[in-house]
Amino acid sequence: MASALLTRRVLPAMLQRSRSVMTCQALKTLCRPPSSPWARAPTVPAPPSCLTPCVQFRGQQTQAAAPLPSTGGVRQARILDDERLLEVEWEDGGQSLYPFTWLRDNCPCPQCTLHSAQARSLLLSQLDVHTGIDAVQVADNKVSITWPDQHSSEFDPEWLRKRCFSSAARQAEQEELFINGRVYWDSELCMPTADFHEVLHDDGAALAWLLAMRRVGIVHLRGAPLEQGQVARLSERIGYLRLTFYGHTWQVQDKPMANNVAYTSGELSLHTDYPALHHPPGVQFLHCLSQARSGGESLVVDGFHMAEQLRREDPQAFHTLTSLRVDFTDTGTDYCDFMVQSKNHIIDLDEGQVVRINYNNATRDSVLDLPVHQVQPFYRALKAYVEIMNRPQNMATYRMEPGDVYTFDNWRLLHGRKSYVSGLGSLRHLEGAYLDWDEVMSRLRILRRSVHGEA
Ligand code: OGA
Ligand code: NM2
Ligand code: ZN
Ligand code: ZN
Repeated sequence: MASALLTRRVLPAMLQRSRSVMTCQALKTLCRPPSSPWARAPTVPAPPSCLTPCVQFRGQQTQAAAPLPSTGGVRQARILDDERLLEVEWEDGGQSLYPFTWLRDNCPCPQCTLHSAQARSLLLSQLDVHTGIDAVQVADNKVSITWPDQHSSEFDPEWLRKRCFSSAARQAEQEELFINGRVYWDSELCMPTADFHEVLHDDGAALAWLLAMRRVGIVHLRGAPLEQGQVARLSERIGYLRLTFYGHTWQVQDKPMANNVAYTSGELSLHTDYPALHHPPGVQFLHCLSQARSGGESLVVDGFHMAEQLRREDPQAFHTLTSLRVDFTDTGTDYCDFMVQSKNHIIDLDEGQVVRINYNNATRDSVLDLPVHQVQPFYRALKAYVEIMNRPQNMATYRMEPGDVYTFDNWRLLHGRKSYVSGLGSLRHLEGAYLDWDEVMSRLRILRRSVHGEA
């Protein structure tokens, strides 16, 4: 088991707010104070007061009580012909409804499912979306259906229960799949921390790392070797990295004829990386190989938390930043030559939820595709958002030291750095890499299954 550790305080607070047993177990592993093994400290530590005001969950999550029995089989199944629904009654008395068409579409027999791919082989052209059901029976703890053409399907109760259509069950399943419950933070961020080598070699530590990246948005890994190639090793732990025009991995250094403001010794104001792409990288790794003698400190803010603050304080600015598309541009040569253009909302919403921040002031284009009367309101709104981010109570700061790797959610956090003194005897060098959330979430689900032995 991982001896790693979130040395600081954010995760215990998360435990108190999550009912996802699986998540809690993973975080317990990560949170266990080294001096008191979890087994001897069964109670969850009190949430630190610093987090209480700013911690929130957002998105779909497992807040509702477990909607369905967690054990037990099917008591009976009834055909509701008028509604074209199958009603399954569970042994604890709960009920679930399944549409006929959905059941036929998801028949698990070898004619309808390619088991080696865990994929549907039934074609939509073969699906009668008006099908009835001839008969249903419950035997050997299976729900067996005979269709009008005498095709038959056998459903496993566990499989059905996971797919119950009730709102609470769907919400619980979606949270399990996507882990959208997040913990918001401000300057009091208690940075989740883990050991670089443990994350590479121990599945429990890797799971805790990725869960904290998802829920908190940033994790500090310590103890990486002081040579290039470490962000690539971390990417391989997950799957593969995201190639961009800056290369498979990229070197943040003060460079002559810099093709990006990041490659100077100048200050970088709070930004997300690569809004010039329509699909900016979801995750970023930054490994410190050497730090400047003076300057170069790091700043981060929780862009989702700041967006919610803007929504409350200045709804008009929030509306502007979520509805106007801003042009971004990036031209130059690196991995190869590039002329990149994008149009992004500064704050992306999905059904009213903040899902991505797209903002780098350096690559915001001078081309601004807005009617002239919307230009000033746009600047006013952007200024309001940036002003909230720059409040000292919202910003967390740290200084990267050689051997540190910071891994963070580039769709959620904005990060920056102070300017630094560059020159002989003070050569600052970071190596970075990008990944996408699909690959990270894929590894997270696999690790969760192997660590907790789920189906
Ligand atoms: C970047 C960046 C941070 C730093 O390269 O985009 O944010 O500390 N760098 O240099
Ligand atoms: N680098 C660090 O949006 C950006 O230009 C972010 C990307 C150069 C790969 C900087
Ligand atoms: Zn079938
Ligand atoms: Zn950056």
